[in-house]
Order: sequence, then C-alpha cells, then structure tokens
Amino acid sequence: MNKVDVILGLQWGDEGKGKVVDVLTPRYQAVARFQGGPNAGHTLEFNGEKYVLRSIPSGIFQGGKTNIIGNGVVLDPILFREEATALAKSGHDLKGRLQISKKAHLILPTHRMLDAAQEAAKGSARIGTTGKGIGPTYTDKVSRTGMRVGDVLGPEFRAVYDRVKARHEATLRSLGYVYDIAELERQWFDAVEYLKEFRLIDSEYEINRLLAEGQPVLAEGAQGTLLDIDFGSYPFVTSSNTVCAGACTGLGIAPSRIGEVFGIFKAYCTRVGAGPFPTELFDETGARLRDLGHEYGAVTGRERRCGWLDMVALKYAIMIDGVTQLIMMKSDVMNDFDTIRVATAYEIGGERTDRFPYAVDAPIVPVYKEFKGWKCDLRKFRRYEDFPAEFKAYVEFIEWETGVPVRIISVGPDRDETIVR
Ligand code: 2SA
Ligand code: MG
Repeated sequence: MNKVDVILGLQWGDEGKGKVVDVLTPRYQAVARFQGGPNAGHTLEFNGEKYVLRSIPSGIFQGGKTNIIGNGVVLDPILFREEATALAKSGHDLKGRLQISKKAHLILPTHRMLDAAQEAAKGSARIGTTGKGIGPTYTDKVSRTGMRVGDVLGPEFRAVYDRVKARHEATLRSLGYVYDIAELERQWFDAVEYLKEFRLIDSEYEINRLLAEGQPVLAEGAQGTLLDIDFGSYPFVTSSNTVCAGACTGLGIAPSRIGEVFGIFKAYCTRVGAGPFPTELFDETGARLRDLGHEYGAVTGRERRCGWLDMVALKYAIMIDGVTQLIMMKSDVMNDFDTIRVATAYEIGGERTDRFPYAVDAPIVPVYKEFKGWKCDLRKFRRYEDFPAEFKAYVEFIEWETGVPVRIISVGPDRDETIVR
C-alpha cells in the first residue's frame, strides 16, 4: 500500500506550487486536486512557455500520468473547457489522462453572480474574492442544495438546474443585483456537453486502487493554509479546507494514508484580497518585492500585497499541516537587499505572543529579527554548499525555528533553477 504525499501552500497562496509540483510529478503516478476551483492560478514555466492552470492538476505536463479532480473541488464547466482546450492547442491533450470526481460540485453562472452581488453588498467589508463563485458554490454544497458533476449524466439535470437557478435569482433580486446571464448560460450548457467527454468517476475508488497497487500519488493543494476556512484569518478566507486534512476529505483517503507533507513558502510574504497581514510593507521595500517578484495575481492580475517573512504564521501553518519537508521559493527576489527582516513574534496590546491570534482586527506589531543580505545573484548556484554564508544563515534559521528541514530551494522561475538537498 502506498501513501499520498501532499503539497500545500503555507502562506496566503501564490507560493509557487505550480513550479514545484512540476518538479515533483516525475516521482508520482497520479496527481490530484482536492479543494478550491478556478480561484487558483498555478503558473508553470518551461521551454520558454508560460501556462496557468486553474482547475486542472499540474501533472498533465508529464506524459502517462493520471490526473484527478477530486470531490472536494468546485468546477466551472466554462472555465474548465477554456483551460482544457488551450492546453490541447499547445499539444497537451487531456482526454484519457484526466478523471473528474462525480462528487465535485458545479459552479453555476448564478454562483458567479452571487459572488459579485455579495461582495458588492459588503461594501468596505468585502473579502476581495476572485469573483469565480467559489463561496456561493461551497455554500450550496454545505446547505445540501448544490449540483454535482455526476448530475450532468442524469435525466433530471435541466430541471434541477432550473430550480437551483430560480432560488439563486430570488437572492440576487433581494440584493438588488442587476445582471444578464443569457449568454453565460448558453456557454455553460455547451461546456457541460464538453465535460461529458471526460471520465466522470467515483475518484475515491480510483485513488485507493492506485495506492493499493503501490502507486505513489501526489495531492496538490490550492490557495494557502492561511486562507483555510477553519484556520485562516476568518472571514478573510476562501471557502474550502486548504490544510492537509482537506486532502483526506477532498479525495476520500484515510488520514493514515498521508505520507510526506511538503510545505511551500516564499522567502517573504504576499497576500491578495483583504484581511490581516501583520508583516505587510507599505513602503519602498514592499514595492520592490512586488516589482522584483512580479507579484500580480495569475487569474485576476491583481496587485499582491507584500511583506517580510512571518515565522509566527509559518509555524502555525506547519503545526496544522504536519509539514515534513519545507520548500522555499523566490529567494532570488531579495538578492540586492542590504537587510532582510523576519517576524519572530507579535506584540498585541503591549503583550508579546508567538501565537497566531483569534481576532483578526487586533492591531499587531511584528517583532523582527534582522539578517544581513547576501547581495549576490542566487540564480547561478546549483548546489547548497555553494550558497553565500548570509543566505545559508537565513535558511538555517528557518529550519532551527520550525524544526523542519528545507529540502528544496528555488532560485528562479525555470525548472532547473531548483536546488534539491
Ligand atoms: P475566493 O475567490 O472566494 O476563494 O476568495 C477568498 C479569498 O481567498 C483569496 N484567494 C487567493 N489568494 C491568492 N491566490 C489565489 N489564486 C489566484 C492566483 C489569485 C488571482 O493563484 O494567482 O489571480 O488573483 C487565490 N484564490 C483565492 C482571495 O484573494 C480572497 O482573499
Ligand atoms: Mg497563484
């Protein structure tokens, strides 16, 4: 019996999971997504081409792998078709290599409208969602009124759709939201036909069969631990469990089937959307991180907020996820910095704490430790031994603080700019 290794973002998403999954996938027979939906944007760059994956697992760039969209995912047929046809055009045909859980929930056109309407109604208290209908779709799932992928095969599909839509429209009317979904709806039903060309399965059986055969499986998380519905900075979170436990419920595997947990983090922090961000920088340094790190959303193009690495938050994420190996990304972005800071504790109302607080509106003052910058181009190195002492001190401080080894260090966007220790 083999295990499922899990790769998770430890911050607020955009840690660079796409790149690492692509580096890791050769070791696995199957890659599965277990939560989230087209709010994700996993960017992969190789052979001079750039690809952005939203709902499709990153294993599709490797031949002969099984790719699974698990039951914990929410799927928008329109965006799925867009993504799949773009990949097919660039020579990556998914038919026969991609399987979709019948238990994954469908994002309807009215879910997208509800997302926009609810955000608008919140005014300045808005979450800053990606507008893809994620929250309303998970709301329907938990309310037991959602539609699942498997429903597209049933004779009642249109009738159920009409009922759900009518319910959504009543809410939209009550919010005074004006919209026109005629065209979107036409595309949606077309895209549902396209979806039927894929293998729609009970993927929990498929994954457990692979494991029983001794095949290694990788579960690919989306967003990040600090956006988790339970443990993130609620309510500024996404609507799924982005933590390691989400892989169990989102794929139908037992906790004892979890193997390695790869935790991926950036050498600094970013966040898109609203919500607390203790180490956020509003100055020149924040702007430099954004420019040098190209910190703009892969899906919406939004500017990402930038700040120093936060050990309080990182250690919290590692605890919840049970991380066994750390992966550090984008160290090269700080190549020219004279000084680098890392938050090691928070001061809240004059009290020092090393815990991630319950109250998200608490005024947090980070306590920083300073590091001397390495002031050289990390992209030229391929072996850990060759890194400058200042950089090694940074890495080893993180290992010491977390008690988890940093096993992979990325020093650039390309596949080969990755140091495995
Ligand atoms: P939602 O749409 O309901 O999931 O939004 C709720 C919060 O979760 C945040 N969120 C994300 N944060 C970072 N990256 C995400 N994906 C895209 C990417 C973002 C993009 O990978 O680049 O292109 O803008 C992602 N998805 C959701 C969101 O900002 C809200 O704070
Ligand atoms: Mg992203």
